[in-house]
Amino acid sequence: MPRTVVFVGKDIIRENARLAEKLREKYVKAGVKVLEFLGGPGSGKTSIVERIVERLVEDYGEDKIAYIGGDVATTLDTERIAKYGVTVVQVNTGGVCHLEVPHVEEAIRALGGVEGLSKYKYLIIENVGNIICPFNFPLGADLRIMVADVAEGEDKFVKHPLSTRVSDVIVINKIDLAPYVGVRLEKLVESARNLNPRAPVFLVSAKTGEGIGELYSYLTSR
Ligand SMILES: Nc1nc2c(ncn2[C@@H]2O[C@H](COP(=O)(O)OP(=O)(O)OP(=O)(O)O)[C@@H](O)[C@H]2O)c(=O)[nH]1
Ligand SMILES: [Mg+2]
Repeated sequence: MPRTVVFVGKDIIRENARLAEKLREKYVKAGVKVLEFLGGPGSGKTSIVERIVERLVEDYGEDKIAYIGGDVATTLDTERIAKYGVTVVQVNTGGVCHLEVPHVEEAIRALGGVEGLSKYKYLIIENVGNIICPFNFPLGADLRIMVADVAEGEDKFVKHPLSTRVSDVIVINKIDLAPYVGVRLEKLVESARNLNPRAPVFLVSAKTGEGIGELYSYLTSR
């Protein structure tokens, strides 16, 4: 009797990618621009989204912005974003380390389907904090924004080349902490650029606001 090893991972990833294309058609039909934030736990995704949402509300009004927050548990991030008056939906994956298309489909149903979605100009999706899995499961967004923070270390991009390569925008957050953690920013930027020359790299601090203006201009001008 031969031994068989079945690797289902690839099929799941391929199927999700197929569904993501269908989901993308819905975004296009609704006329909504979708920004997905991905990155390790605590890298500052919600903090950056707060800064971006603040500006989006100023420019377009709170009625035009929706946010879907993915987390294993709690509604903490959604509560933070709800303070800006925008529409929020929390997805609790109950243990799954990333969002998949059906999670987002369910959240969109909660927003009223494609018709409901068409009321918004921007949909922001924050994926579960994880620097590996979410990058393998596209959600059809216009831009996938990778957030890494300086305290994760100088080698973060080199150690996660696939995540770095599939991202459209790379954000290095918490630059205010760089002197304290002994990280050379130029090394981090260089490694990100080497791995993914097509993605612009932004150095920001969600805490002080440094670099957020440039990031916002890029995200809203595309
Ligand atoms: N010093 C400093 N702290 C920051 C910065 N951005 C975020 N933080 C802090 O880092 C911690 C994590 O920030 P979050 O925005 O919750 O990170 P996250 O990536 O959304 O976390 P998860 O959703 O749990 O993966 C919080 O205590 C923030 O206040 C920054 O630019 N500088
Ligand atoms: Mg968060």
